[in-house]
Amino acid sequence: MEPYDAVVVGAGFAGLYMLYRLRGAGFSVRVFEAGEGIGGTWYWNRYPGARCDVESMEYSYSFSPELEREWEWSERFPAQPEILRYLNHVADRFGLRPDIQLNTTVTAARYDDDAAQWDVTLDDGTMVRARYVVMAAGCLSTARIPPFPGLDSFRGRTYHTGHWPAGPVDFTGQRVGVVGTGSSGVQVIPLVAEQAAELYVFQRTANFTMPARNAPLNRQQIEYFRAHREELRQRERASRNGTLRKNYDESAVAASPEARRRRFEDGWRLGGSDIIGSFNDLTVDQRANDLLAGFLRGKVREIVRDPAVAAALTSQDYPVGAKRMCLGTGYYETFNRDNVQLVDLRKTPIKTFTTNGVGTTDQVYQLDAMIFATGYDAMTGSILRVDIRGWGGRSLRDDWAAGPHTYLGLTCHGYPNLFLITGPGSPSVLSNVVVSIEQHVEWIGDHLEYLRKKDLTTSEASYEAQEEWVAHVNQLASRTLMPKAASWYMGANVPGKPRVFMPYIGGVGTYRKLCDKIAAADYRGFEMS
Ligand code: NA7
Repeated sequence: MEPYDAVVVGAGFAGLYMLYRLRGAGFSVRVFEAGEGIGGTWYWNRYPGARCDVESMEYSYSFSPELEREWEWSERFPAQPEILRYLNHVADRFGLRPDIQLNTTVTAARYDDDAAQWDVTLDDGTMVRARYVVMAAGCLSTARIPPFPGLDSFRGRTYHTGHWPAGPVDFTGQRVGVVGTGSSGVQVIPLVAEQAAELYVFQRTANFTMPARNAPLNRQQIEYFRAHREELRQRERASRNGTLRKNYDESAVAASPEARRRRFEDGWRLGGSDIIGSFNDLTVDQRANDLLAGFLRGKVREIVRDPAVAAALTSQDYPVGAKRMCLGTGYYETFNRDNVQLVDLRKTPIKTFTTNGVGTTDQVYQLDAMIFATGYDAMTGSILRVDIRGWGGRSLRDDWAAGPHTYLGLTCHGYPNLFLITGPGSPSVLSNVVVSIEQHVEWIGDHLEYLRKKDLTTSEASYEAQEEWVAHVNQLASRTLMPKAASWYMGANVPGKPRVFMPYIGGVGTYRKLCDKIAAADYRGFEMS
């Protein structure tokens, strides 16, 4: 079989657009997707309440004005089924399906030095060849259930939010546990609480949850976005985090208590996570951050009736925003229900699962089902799941043993013609990821066209450029409060994973300019032959 020009791993937002972009430029492309359907993260996260925490009209492709005109979002924050419908619409509209192979996991990719080709191995043992490999496997797609003692013996049903079954799941009349109170836990808990007879929420770390204030979009909002589409999209691309969030340029520390309170109240009323942009020092000055944390804790105490429960829900030990802020709908209110109990794992950690429940250090909870909302091996998990070998047989798993090393989050030294979409070292998870995906896809597309035009076969980041970039990414992060939290941004949620701050925090607009400059300078930092 003829080698492909490119193999793309994953058919979510990134893989679909990469296919469209490369095919449009005349490259032959094959996309491999592990799921039975396309959609990536939005295919697997089918749990009740699954919803995006970026606004729908922003969290959508901008590359096709026609697509934007014909698709109409129904809510401010889109729910999983609607996003999945959207991605399926995109696949049909642009005729992408013939080049996508579903139910297929890429297990290995090995670079053949002599042929300057990649040998890509699939889970059925088949091997395909390609000049380029593009990893579009997602930043949050390697779901993780911690290895709790005794878990194998538990006879109740178990679920992970990021691997939710396709059919309906009914918890009516059941005793249900949820471990994990990150974004997924916050979304699933209120809905399961409405069904279950008893719900036990096992919290290790209290989160900061803002009210989502989700609502149907009205005609005026939709028409406004349409009328100003180009300008708004431009603003997203030039922004800090890829959204239309307003970032105020005033200090919270310097503001008067009344002015500060008013601004925070506005953020609370508006909902969503924009409150973090309401002053310019909230993410860099602990004093400013404490002011916001104090405000948010006050709100929780107003909502939650039991002071002991409110205390546990406000026991965060890290700065606001240093772990991703959660958006909830009735999250704190759920803890006022008679059938819901919060179990503070900081005080009474899980000791072991048993056949019919879970035991903490002070009590055994009888359960019919346990939901794990325990997150992901984020950013690197879905890349390293594939056994990637570069020149001389070097292994990416070994090269990243002390943390990921990339140039721009796009490429790695030692791995010619391998490209990462929203890889570690790029804004990715700190941004509206669709904006970051589009930028990476377009950059990679332009780069491959450049190589073809110049009759070049290989492209690889130089070691120096890569290491300089890694140092730069770390340096920027260290000027903020972000490294203070044991977050998945730091790899801290996976025991044994190296602790380095993985995403680039300098902002989407700054990053884009840098990438464009590098491209304009004949891809400075790349070795091409
Ligand atoms: P997150 O944000 O990684 O949250 C995982 C939650 O699970 C978090 O509360 C963790 O507590 C908890 N967790 C993880 N391991 C354990 C163990 N061993 N024991 C108890 N609790 C544990 O994942 P989500 O799916 O909620 O969200 C991921 C992203 O998806 C989100 O940021 C959005 O971008 C969308 P911890 O804080 O580690 O103490």
